[in-house]
Amino acid sequence: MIIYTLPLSSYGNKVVLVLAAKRIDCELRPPPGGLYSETYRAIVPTGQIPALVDGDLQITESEVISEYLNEVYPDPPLLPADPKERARSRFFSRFHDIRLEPHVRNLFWQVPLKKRDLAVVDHNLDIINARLAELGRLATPAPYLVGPRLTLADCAYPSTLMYLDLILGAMGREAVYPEVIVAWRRTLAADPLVRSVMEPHAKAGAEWLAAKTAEGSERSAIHGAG
Ligand SMILES: N[C@@H](CCC(=O)N[C@@H](CS)C(=O)NCC(=O)O)C(=O)O
Repeated sequence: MIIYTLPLSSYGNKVVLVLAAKRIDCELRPPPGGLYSETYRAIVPTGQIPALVDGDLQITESEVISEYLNEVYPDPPLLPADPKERARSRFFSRFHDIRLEPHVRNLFWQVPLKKRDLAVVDHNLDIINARLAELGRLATPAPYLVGPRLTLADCAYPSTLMYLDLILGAMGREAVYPEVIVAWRRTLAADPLVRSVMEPHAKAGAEWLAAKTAEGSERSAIHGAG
């Protein structure tokens, strides 16, 4: 089994966290030729990361990859047994992918000083803060998002919120986190598994930010086009 990803990839990080939680020994490979290259598209037609290749199965979409891994490697389970709790876990994953992350992604474009448009930053930050407030009303961490253990519901947020704080910090702005979300983030930050996966990822993110801030306006191959 091969996972195509890059150290900077936030959705890749979610899958790496799932692999770590299940102690799956699996090869992580950068996309040959780069994202969207013809070489990579010959293997992964969407050209995106993360991607999983397992024999004749080739899939993208981190949530689909994560659910596949959860079924093939059931221990420890990363979805709750109870159907209502499973639905809640899936809801928080979708909320991240559809409602929150796209606005964080819009901020990536605003990192290079030369092309920063503060009106765009503020517009997206307003939406992000509204989404975080919704998350605060929806979440009842116990102490993970859905129950006493890490589930797929938790797995995408550490990277996205890390990037959010990193980027806003460089812009002299900060997001407004409801108290309940602050407490949940503390749980994630204290989890040795999450820490071990986030440490190299956060380092890659900080290096990216430093290089990107000084750069011109070209779109990067990652934190760019997706
Ligand atoms: N919905 C997809 C999003 C995947 C995605 O956007 N991946 C980014 C890297 S984190 C990517 O391939 N971006 C292409 C680019 O930035 O050029 C998922 O959950 O896997």
